[in-house]
Amino acid sequence: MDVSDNESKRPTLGVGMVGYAFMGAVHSQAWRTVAHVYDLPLSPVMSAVCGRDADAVRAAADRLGWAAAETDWRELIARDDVQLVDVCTPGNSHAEIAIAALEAGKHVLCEKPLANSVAEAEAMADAARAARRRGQLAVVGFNYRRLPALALARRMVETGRIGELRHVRVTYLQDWLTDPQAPLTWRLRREQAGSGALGDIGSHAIDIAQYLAGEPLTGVSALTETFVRERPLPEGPVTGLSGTGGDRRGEVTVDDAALITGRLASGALASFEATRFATGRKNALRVELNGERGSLVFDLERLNELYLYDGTEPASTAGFRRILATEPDHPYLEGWWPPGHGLGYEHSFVHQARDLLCAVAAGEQPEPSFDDGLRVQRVLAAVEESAANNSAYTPVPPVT
Ligand code: SOE
Repeated sequence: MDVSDNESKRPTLGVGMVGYAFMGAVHSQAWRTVAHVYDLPLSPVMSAVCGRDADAVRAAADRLGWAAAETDWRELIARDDVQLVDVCTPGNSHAEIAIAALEAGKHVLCEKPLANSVAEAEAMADAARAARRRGQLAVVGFNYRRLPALALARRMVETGRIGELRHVRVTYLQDWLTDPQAPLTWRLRREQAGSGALGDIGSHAIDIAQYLAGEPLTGVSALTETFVRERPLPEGPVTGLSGTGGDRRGEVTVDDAALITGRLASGALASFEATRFATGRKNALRVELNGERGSLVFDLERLNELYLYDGTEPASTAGFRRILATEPDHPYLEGWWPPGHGLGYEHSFVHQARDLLCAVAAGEQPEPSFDDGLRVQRVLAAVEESAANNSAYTPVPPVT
């Protein structure tokens, strides 16, 4: 019996997604794929997708594989065939949609960063805790935790392979804004995105650091900068991150780059860089962990590889060696291709869907929870506060 035979007999979970742009397309691909890769306790059913423009959302439903289209997210949440709401909208609507969905008894997957402010993130974490008592789950979409090489790095830190951590160094480098004529899309507007490179990709860097180290940041000092303060307003469709600018111009109200130093609860030192101006770097999330007995290195642009330096080997033969994270006993690999055939960016979202479906079936809250999202949000707020105060060291309040 193959996976598809099993699939037809499994209980199902109806999914409703709000938003269908870049992230919505990636999430749709994950919902379409996951049951064909893993033997799951629950099969997702792509019940409905929601967007404001009726024609556009209908076309997106057909293109992305959703059975129905809605134009009001409240109607989507109210549907009987939706048990899980997947929020793929800009940050300014996360809190309202996620809280309403939780209050309506639905599980929630919410894109990162969790919210645009600490107050919103706190309200969401409160709603998630209340919903948890009713048996519902809420997860924030820090998908990179689900890359096999990074999940393996976590396993190695946890089992003490590199000893006590001294340094956690994470840079997230992109270059899609180096052209000053790149249009002022929603990711460049504070009222929609909350912050710029900081919240969009710095949030991933901070989450990965806290995840790999298994402990929170307790304080930060930071610098942020907006290099291009005015840009053309977009004209016509925006696809992915790009679009065309018209003659009218508007103000960029978020940071273009952030530099952060921080301290983890154990006393390990952390540093971060998040920028959309690293010319030539397309999607380079780079991680280096230095422990008392070894180091680990990862680069998203070579995402199947993890480098290990074992400091207990004789100096004469020690050196960084490549682990190809494609073996069947590496995290998430059991459902995929034979060793060495490699995975890509989108697979982390398939793994996210798998973990969520398994967690719903088991009734167990998976990580990253909304509390984890709040933990990141508090760091983002401390970074902005520090940057506004000449990089003053700014404590990050714990989430208890
Ligand atoms: C744009 O910077 C972006 O698409 C982010 O929004 C995603 O979270 C990241 O995974 C890739 O880059």
